[in-house]
Amino acid sequence: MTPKLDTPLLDQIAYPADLRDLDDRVLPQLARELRDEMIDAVSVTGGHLGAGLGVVELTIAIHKVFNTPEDRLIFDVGHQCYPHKILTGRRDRIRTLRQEHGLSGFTKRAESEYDPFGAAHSSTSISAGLGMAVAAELGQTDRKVLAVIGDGAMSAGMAFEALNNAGALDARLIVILNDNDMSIAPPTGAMSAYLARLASGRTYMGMREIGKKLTAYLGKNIDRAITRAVEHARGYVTGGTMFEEMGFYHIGPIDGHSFDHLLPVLRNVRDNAKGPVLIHVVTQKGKGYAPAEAAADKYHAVNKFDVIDGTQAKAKPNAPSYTAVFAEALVEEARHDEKIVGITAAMPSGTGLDKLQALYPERTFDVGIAEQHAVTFAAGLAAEGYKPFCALYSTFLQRGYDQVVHDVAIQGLPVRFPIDRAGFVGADGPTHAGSFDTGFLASLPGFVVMAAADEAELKHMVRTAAAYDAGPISFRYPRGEGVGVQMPERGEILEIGKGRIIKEGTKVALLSFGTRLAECLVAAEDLDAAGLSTTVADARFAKPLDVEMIRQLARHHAVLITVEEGAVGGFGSQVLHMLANEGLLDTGLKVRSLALPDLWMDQAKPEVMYEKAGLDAKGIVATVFAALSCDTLPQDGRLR
Ligand SMILES: Cc1ncc(C[n+]2csc(CCOP(=O)(O)OP(=O)(O)O)c2C)c(N)n1
Repeated sequence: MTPKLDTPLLDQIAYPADLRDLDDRVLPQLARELRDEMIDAVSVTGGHLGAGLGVVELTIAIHKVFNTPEDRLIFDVGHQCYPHKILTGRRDRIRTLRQEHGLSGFTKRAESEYDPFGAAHSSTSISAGLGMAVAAELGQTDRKVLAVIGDGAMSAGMAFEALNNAGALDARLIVILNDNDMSIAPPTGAMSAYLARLASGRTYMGMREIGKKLTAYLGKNIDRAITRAVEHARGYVTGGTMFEEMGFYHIGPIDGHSFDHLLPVLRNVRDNAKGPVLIHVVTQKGKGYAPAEAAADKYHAVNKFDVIDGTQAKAKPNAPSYTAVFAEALVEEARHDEKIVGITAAMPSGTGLDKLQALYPERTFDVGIAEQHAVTFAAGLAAEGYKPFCALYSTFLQRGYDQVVHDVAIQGLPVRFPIDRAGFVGADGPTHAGSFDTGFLASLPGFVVMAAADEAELKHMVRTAAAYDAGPISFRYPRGEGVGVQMPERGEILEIGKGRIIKEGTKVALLSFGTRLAECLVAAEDLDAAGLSTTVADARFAKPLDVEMIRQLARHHAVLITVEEGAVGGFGSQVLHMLANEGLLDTGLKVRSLALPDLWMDQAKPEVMYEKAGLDAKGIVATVFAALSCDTLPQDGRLR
């Protein structure tokens, strides 16, 4: 296609097929337009900016060279996929990113045939790609499969499990290691240091050897440009790298912002590679947008912002965030007890552990994206008498579940699990929702499972966890800011397995686990006003349950509603189990359990999600009325 000179190139591209017609020489212009479009879109939606800016050229080059969607392109994590979405038929909806009914902020199979595999959690792309590459071989198609994975994501065990398997299978898989020397925070670990050594060109081969090697591996018809490209990029085809030892043909590092380097390498690999190939591409996170390039986190994830100067819109907080309260409380406890150590899996600022790190760097461990390891590493520390706080988001703790069961719980080791982002997370959608932790932890014998009802309670729970040494203990708290309660100087040690009555009534009991307590109190006012005297209790513990308190609630009320921001199988299920086994369900008591609905809820504003789930005050009141089999309250307020 000859591009029209008076129309932006991007306007002439709806799908990658349009891009394939373009002359290579106009691609830098397209990259500029794509970058501008992405910056403009994210400035109005917020979202992941830095990673996408870093892969603009790479994304264009891949779609130009490979026959997507027939060739499969998998992005690891998927947070860098905005340029890909713009080029694959979704430009008209790009300003709906991360909003209700809009585009997902990650790759998603249901959204487009150009997203052959959904993601959001990291380090899955090589495994999925290998499955697809093997499927292509079994199906005897010539389809190519590419997995684009970051240097941060490469630190996870799963990525290595996949490399190991791919090398052994000799599968036709192309792994593109997108090395921007950043995770969310600067990457940590020996792997990251190793990649830096490779990128700095210490282990390189001379030109003649490169040519010989490529010819030997890729065949005689190797594009001469490839050798020029590789050398130009100060990159080399390295010999004896870890990837080569694992059975991959390893090319690079090459300059991931140069089409002169990317295109010939990709074309050669496309046409000649027979087994697994790893192309090491060096990019810059935030590339092409000065405020992002200058930011410490390279604008990993941003709020809406002003395109001119990059300033982000920030609503004035009414109260400190739960993360900040946790961080401060942990620092306080660490000051009193030198056995306390903190562990984060590549999320020092997200979890607030950066605060501990600033004061006690020797007692804070960023293990990289490696949740499984984080949990067992914590178990090892606990086995030696240390008091590890293994701070993970609820959604990422899922990845370490076998380690929680096998390495921590069965051995009764006192690992503390602060669980951030528990419950709905809004714009990040179902992959990041913290839905299951209560269910999967409270089912484990000997585990203490707590949820903070507000930020003061969170402080108490940090102190309680620090003091509790008899086995594993967790406490969950949501994303966002607290409710603005009076804060104690230091947390108190809570009695294990004891809840609290917040407000006494006589007919209805609302039994809350976690921060929905505030909505229960609003609902209680409405119910009181409607003539239904309501008790509100904060369970604090899903395990061990406050059996005595729950018995009293069951015996002295006509209706008992459990309320939690977690999936079915969590707190409410524990309570129902107890009530059933004590015969308290046979007494005429009306019991209802409010939990997250049994579906994958797409991104939306949290208020909308609460409403849909029936977890706001209105939903709680409606549940009480429904339990009493009335749409509105009987005139006399008396229960039937
Ligand atoms: C299992 C898991 N743990 C943590 C995260 C949170 N997270 C999202 S992106 C990211 C950094 C990824 O770094 P890298 O792979 O180098 O990609 P980059 O953002 O630098 O392009 C992290 C830690 C995640 N998505 N999945």
